[in-house]
Amino acid sequence: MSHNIITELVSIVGNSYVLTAQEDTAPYLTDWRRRYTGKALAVLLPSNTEQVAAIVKLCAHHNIAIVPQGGHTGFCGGATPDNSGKQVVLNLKRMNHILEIDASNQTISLEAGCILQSVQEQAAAQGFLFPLNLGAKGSCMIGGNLATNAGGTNVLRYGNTRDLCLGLEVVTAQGEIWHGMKGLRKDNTGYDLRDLFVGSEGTLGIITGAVMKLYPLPISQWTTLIATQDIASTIALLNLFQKRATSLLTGFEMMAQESLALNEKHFPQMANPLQGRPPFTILVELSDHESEEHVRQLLESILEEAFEAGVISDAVIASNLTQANSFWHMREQITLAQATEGANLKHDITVPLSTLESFITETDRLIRAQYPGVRIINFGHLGDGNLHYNIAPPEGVDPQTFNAANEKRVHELVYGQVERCGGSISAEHGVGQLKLEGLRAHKGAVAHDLMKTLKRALDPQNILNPHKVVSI
Ligand code: FAD
Ligand code: 2HG
Ligand code: ZN
Repeated sequence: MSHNIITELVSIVGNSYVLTAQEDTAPYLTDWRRRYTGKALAVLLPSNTEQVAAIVKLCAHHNIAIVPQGGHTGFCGGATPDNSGKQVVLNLKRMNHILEIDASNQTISLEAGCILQSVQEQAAAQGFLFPLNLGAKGSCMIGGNLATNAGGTNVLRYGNTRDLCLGLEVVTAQGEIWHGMKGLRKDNTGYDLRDLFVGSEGTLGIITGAVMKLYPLPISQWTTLIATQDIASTIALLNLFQKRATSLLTGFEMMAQESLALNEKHFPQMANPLQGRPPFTILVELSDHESEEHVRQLLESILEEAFEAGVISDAVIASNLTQANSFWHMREQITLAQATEGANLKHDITVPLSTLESFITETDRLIRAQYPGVRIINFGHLGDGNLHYNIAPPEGVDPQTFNAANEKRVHELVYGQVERCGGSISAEHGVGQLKLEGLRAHKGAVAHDLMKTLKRALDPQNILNPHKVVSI
């Protein structure tokens, strides 16, 4: 049977774009963290929406599950097939065309396989900012960003991927095409189908195209690194920036000392310009459409006020673009430093800012008491209440051994504190297969059952990314 299917798939996408040899499929079968490796009947590389629709119809006919895939940079194993060898991976990288930049409507229409960084660059070439920004921008694709509702470093000013999306084109589980590529800021015609597909991680439909918001490019941007001594001062600093800089505040990222220590270990050339390794290093960015001078003066006056209030102990303002980029690089390299150190236990959590201090203080205390010597790699988008609260084993302890023995209990401890503080166990990375088990308890029975009802209604055959997000 599989021979016939391969022949039929070839007739849809062409011989070169149905990969079956092990050396060809291997790059599509292991996730970025190297945590999951699957097998696939074939990896398919369609070039247009009609081909995607034809593939889905064929797979539905033969009851073959499809795993949609973009840049394969996700952290939750959502784009990796299972081990059965019966699923197909449908990678959208050949659908990488910008369809239109509508300057008057301030929108960009594009295919789902466009790489994020190239979208940013092409928007900038026309004088626009496409504000979605994450460390994986050179590999992740807009379809993957939409499917995971990615966050990143500009959320506190421009929102997450969902907030940037106006319209979608989606291939349904039946192989029909929903033409929803409208660039409307208002559309109250019943249920919001677009928001149903955003964040659904390939379980409800395959996103093939999108209309996204653009913004004018800021003309001035100031980036600064700031030292704080404790989390209470860090939150006070955030509140001060929110009050005084309002919408000019475009980035507020936190790096606790142990996360920068990993950078220092693996990338010693990347020195923190702040004195004496402070407990918290904060990266703040202000952007504006007025003169450079106006923003610089505002930034200096906020820093002055923060010094006088005893909220900060040191600050360095980037003197040029190269230095500003090096500050951002330091922040973005933490993930790579962790990967170089070895597998760690990731927690992409969010809590209201009002409970953030309590979350960190209490979770740190419990972790250090129960797992002496572990390193708490705490960093993230503090302006959004989103921490990457990752746990690395004590120096010299094998990560695989530590994780195998402690993973379940460490997750329970951290997620217990997240629940206590009214937070979420996934802020921006999604659920995939990694958090499938924990989701029911976290969402509550009613919400979880509603999710399953939606999944059954849209994909009754359960062929779109089964056993990711929810199992039915
Ligand atoms: P993939 O990993 O290929 O897929 C992710 C999920 O979406 C899977 O479930 C897949 O089935 C589904 N999917 C993919 N394409 C489609 C489609 N067209 N239609 C339907 N479903 C689809 N994430 C953040 O949110 N913020 C960050 O700051 C951030 N920083 C990162 C830094 C690094 C160094 C790395 C490696 C990752 C980072 N990520 C971050 C995680 C990751 O980049 C995002 O989740 C990203 O949105 C995934 O995009 P992708 O194209 O790689 O999707
Ligand atoms: C980031 O903000 C990413 O850099 C990665 O979301 C987080 O490594 C992580 O856990
Ligand atoms: Zn992040």
